[in-house]
Amino acid sequence: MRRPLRRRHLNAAVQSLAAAQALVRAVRGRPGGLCVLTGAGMSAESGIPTFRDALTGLWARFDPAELASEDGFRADPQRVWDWYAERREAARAAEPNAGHHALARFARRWPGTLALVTQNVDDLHQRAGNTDAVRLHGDLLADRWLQACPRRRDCSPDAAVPGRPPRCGECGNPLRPGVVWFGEELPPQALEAARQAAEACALMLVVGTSGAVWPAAGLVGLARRRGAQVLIVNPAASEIDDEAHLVLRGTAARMLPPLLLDDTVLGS
Ligand code: BV8
Repeated sequence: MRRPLRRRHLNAAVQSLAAAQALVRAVRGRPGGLCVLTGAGMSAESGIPTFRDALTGLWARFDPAELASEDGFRADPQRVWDWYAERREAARAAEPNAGHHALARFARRWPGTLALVTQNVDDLHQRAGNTDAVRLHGDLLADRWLQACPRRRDCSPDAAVPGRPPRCGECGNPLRPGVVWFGEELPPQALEAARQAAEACALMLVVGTSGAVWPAAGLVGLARRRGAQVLIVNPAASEIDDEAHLVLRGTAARMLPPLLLDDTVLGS
């Protein structure tokens, strides 16, 4: 008699979790043994919409190239500023979830093993305790001037005259969010640190990313080509699933605690 479908799925899930836990156990205590790359899915269970989430996702309502780009900002500074203001509010109101906390606990329990690289511009990894996370795409909560001061002054962003966006009272230079916009170079130091972590790790754990944005997505293939095992945690298919040795179809907050800390079992 064929076993009910659910039982078969659960057994498969338990087996792949056990296999994934073995991969993590194998790198504990190994300097730089584990590189973790996270995307918007990491913060979904904290209430921050992902870019691709069809119903509430930002992509569904706006064209990111229009908003998350210098051209988009110059075309309509107020609209872009308001969009970021809305996202800042959501990020400030959010709390790290069990997935963020599991990464922070892992880093405390096995110092030096984890290299955490994130595409996320919220500060949930840092608030959970991973203050050394490599931020590839900048910081949503930071401000900087759109361009260098035409008068070569080193004005502090705090001195900006309030507005949407705030501007320099003397030259009108607007503030912009401290994120990497499409078409802009990633911070060279962060990208180099991420590349070194991907090349040095024995296990690349990819959590909550569609793998659609480059050069971040390229870090996974780089790690694999250097001999690392690639493990993906994502409830849905992503553009980099082909790079994976093992895929766990689940969410960050539910899968990372058992995966990293072995302290709970699936389905309990
Ligand atoms: C550059 C900050 C050149 C801003 C962001 C090669 C091939 C093709 C295109 C390119 C290429 N190289 C460059 C490009 C162009 C472009 C690019 O990649 N375009 C894509 C869209 C095709 N890249 C760039 O423009 C980069 N810059 O190339 O500059 C250059 C070089 C030198 C000198 C000058 C210039 C800059 C890219 C960075 C852009 N900035 N963010 C802001 O946030 O406003 S990217 C932004 O979008 C995020 O940071 C993130 O990286 C990305 C969204 O991707 P994800 O995080 O993966 O999120 P997504 O919603 O897509 O998916 C969520 C996933 O989570 C899903 O898979 C879902 O199933 C899963 N999920 C859902 N819930 C959960 C879950 N998983 C786990 N648990 C859950 N609960």
